[in-house]
Amino acid sequence: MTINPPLIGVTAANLPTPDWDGRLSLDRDGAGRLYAEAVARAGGLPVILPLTRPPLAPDEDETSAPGGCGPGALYANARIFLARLDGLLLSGGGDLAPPPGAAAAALCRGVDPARDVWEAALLAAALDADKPIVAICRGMQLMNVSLGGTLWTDLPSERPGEVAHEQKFARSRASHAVVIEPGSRLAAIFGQTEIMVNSGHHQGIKNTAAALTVAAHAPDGLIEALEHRAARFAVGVQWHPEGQAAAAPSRALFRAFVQAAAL
Ligand SMILES: [Mn+2]
Repeated sequence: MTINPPLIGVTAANLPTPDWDGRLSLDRDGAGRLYAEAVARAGGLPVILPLTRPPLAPDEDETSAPGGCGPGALYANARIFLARLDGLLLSGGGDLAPPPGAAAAALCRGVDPARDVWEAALLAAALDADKPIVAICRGMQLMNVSLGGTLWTDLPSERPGEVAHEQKFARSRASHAVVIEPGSRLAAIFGQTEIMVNSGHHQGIKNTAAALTVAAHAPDGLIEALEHRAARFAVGVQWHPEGQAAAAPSRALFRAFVQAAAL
């Protein structure tokens, strides 16, 4: 075990949890343990980032008007987190909030606009500080939308193809191939240009943000990985490497991430 492992922030979801009376309430933040385990196995120290309002300044009064939850305050708070963190893992989860008027909006699941804006602030702060980023599934979609790209709101109805992107079995098993772009960072990390991945996404990348470059496709042409053109280390994958922890490409990705965060 390293003495001073890099500190990796893992984004959380607001999870429905039974309260004392058995009613579901949304007052607990958490992330699937597989993300933290994958970071730890690669030599990083994972911490789960709650969806908090920014902390009060020492001279602020608890009773003063909150004002602190707009995008500017969230970004300021994210910068405070990123000053301590060595890397950011944008975890998977529910769909991103669809743009106004999206035809398939009713088909979205698990939308949490508060999570979207907080993660956008964390991403911006991580890019501004040039801290390494891995964005998984929903996280990759968030990175694309935050930087100006667009999504298919509902893949089955808007972009049907021969690949089933929502596999009906455990995520520890792979379900479709992805072809990695030669010369990409992921090609260097994996040491090969075709790997088998699991797939559990309902949305997908439509138009890629100008700051990002496509690093992998599924056999049906759908974008499966994105890399930031300018950042030191910012990669997104549409699959769930944390669910295939024993697979060599998954281990290589988390190791490369943690090693970059340690620099
Ligand atoms: Mn897929």
